[in-house]
Amino acid sequence: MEIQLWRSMLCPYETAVRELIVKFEQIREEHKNNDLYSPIEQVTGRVKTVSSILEKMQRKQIPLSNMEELVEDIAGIRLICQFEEDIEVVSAMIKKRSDMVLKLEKDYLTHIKQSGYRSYHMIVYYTVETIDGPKRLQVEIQIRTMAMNFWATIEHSLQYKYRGDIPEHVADRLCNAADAIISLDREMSSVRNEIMDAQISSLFQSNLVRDILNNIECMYRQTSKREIQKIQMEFLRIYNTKDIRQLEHFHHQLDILAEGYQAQSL
Ligand code: 0O2
Repeated sequence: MEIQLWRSMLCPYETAVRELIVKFEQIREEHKNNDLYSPIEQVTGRVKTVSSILEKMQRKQIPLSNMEELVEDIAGIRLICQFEEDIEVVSAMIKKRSDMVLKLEKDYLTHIKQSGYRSYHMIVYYTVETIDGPKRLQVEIQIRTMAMNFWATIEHSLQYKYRGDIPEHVADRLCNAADAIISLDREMSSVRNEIMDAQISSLFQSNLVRDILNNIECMYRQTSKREIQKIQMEFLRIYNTKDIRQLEHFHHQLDILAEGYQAQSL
């Protein structure tokens, strides 16, 4: 590859990152729309900067001709989970997909890096369409908890500040912090079921309210203003009771009513 062609070389990687962010966000949305707990809490992605690619090539003695094969993290996706247990669920989900082919996995959860870094990495092959036809490229997917991400983000900036040579007293503090993160993740995992229940019921309620309001909006065009005001007041009365069963019952009744209006309008 000619060095002046950097921008066009990176273009398909940018497409891959954009597409994958949409796809992983979609998984999150699908869970939420179906009142399900999402093992993915947050999705981010980036294309490695040219200077970071060059630094890695220099450090690992990678020739320019082998760059795309040997620099596996030019395209990077980061999936943040709430609990450590979610990481396995997410990695299993990725393995089942037909649009990503697993090349390798690096388990820094079991094999914690000396720095204290914990995360689960997957290198996958992913194909993007370009004006020259399909291009198969590699993407690094990092899966970690919010707590692991907090630690890694701070440590990464310190690595940058000290150019990889973190003073011993700071490194010791980071190791202590990494231990604290392990305890925090364990502690949160022990109340995972309660937290998940709470999140699912709050999601259920917000989806219910969304569906009720959609129904009221549709009925607005099919019924009298007086009738719709009565329905709205009843909705607000039930909503204020915070009784989810009553709200569910109201939703069901409203569905029947809406179907009736729908039939009349045909
Ligand atoms: P950026 O800014 O994320 O692109 P390498 O560590 O690059 O020599 P390898 O085998 O290519 O080794 O990759 P590895 O270690 O599996 O994963 C590389 C990426 O993981 C890093 O990318 C970081 O994002 C993250 N990572 C790995 N080790 C650490 C660590 O000790 N601390 C932190 N904070 N992150 C780590 P880059 O290229 O460093 O940076």
